[in-house]
Amino acid sequence: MTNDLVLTSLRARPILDSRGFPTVEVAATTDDGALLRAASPAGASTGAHEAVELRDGGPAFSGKGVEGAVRSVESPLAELLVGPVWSELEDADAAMAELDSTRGYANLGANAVVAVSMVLARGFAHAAGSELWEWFAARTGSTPLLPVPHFNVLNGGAHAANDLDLQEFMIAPVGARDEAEAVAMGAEAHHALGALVRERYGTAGLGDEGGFAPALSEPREALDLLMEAIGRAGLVPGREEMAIAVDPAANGFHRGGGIYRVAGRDLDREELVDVYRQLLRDYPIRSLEDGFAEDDLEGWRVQSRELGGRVQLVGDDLYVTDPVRIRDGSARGLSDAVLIKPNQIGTVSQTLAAIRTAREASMACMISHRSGETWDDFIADLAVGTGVDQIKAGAPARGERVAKYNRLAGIALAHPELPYGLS
Ligand code: 2PG
Ligand code: MG
Repeated sequence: MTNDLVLTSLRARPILDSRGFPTVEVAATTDDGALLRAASPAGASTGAHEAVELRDGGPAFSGKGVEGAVRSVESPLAELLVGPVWSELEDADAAMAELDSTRGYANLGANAVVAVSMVLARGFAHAAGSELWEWFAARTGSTPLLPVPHFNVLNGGAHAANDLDLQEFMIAPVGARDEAEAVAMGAEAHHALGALVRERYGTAGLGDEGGFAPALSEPREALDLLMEAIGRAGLVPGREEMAIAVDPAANGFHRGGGIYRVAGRDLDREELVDVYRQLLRDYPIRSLEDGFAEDDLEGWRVQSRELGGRVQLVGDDLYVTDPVRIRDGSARGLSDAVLIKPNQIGTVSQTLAAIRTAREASMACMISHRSGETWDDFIADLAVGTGVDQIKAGAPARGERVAKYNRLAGIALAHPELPYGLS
């Protein structure tokens, strides 16, 4: 890339995320007068191997303050980045990594570093006179594509107060004609589900990602509700139409030693795979994420042997968007897909490297939000520009979730030539 970036200022402040906890927002100005912003998301069901957020501790906000991370941006990172001519995002990201000197950005805080890296990417796109997604496409040599949204409409696990052990039940309009229709299908099914949940369970509470969180405990109850809601919305449940995706987030119910507690029963690996096998038989599930815990490689091997090829097996906490872990998982045959979250690994350059690594290993990718989100729609552009054909950003409701879907629909409206759907 030939378009250089010069920052004239880099500031940060704490803002509230969608759960009401502080997160880091950064603002940068460029030498030609542009003002660019970015904000860091935050997970709840975080993987043990993720990059490290800097949190203040102490009584305020249950220890989740980000004053330290804000200081990281205002002082060492601003001193590093403001002034010099940057010609590559990789160089700026590498300079931040060197300054931090730990593997997971424990000194500066990954919540500071990722927001800065995101604003730098916006700066480079601005310098190139491109939309962010166009810059990603040029930067990575990818064919841009409008991804299939995976709407998380029923919440459990660490994201909800109910007894549902499995964390996310998503609907994916793979059969939509275009992105606008996909978003509309998701929204209609979500409304139908809301009505159903209110009828059957009284008031419908919400989980962290905007999905409903009725008092369910059995995975089948959740899937039956989804099937009925899809039908009520006048849509056809099916792997080629309105498909279902599940993120059990199995770290959350792994009791250790390969024993998993689901709906009050302790299951060994074979029994858990059997539960999944029966769900795949009875429901149009196209994707299963973190079916086993991050460090239970034996569980992943059993799952891959028994279910591989019948459903997309996605590694999230297993890989934490780390190219090294992705390569290792691919060599061991643990899964055929990777969840991509920039704040798990810390910088945008490393995120692009993770996507490249997955592709080299013929693994699919799904771009993902976090359960704690902000106004920032960065991941929509990331998905379109890198040509990753799947994205999950929560329910088609709540401002921080629809920010991403509305950005996708906006890109689609302005660029009707971009294809929609699974590649
Ligand atoms: C997940 C994510 C996002 P969290 O497990 O996939 O849905 O949850 O951000 O809480 O890690
Ligand atoms: Mg997950």
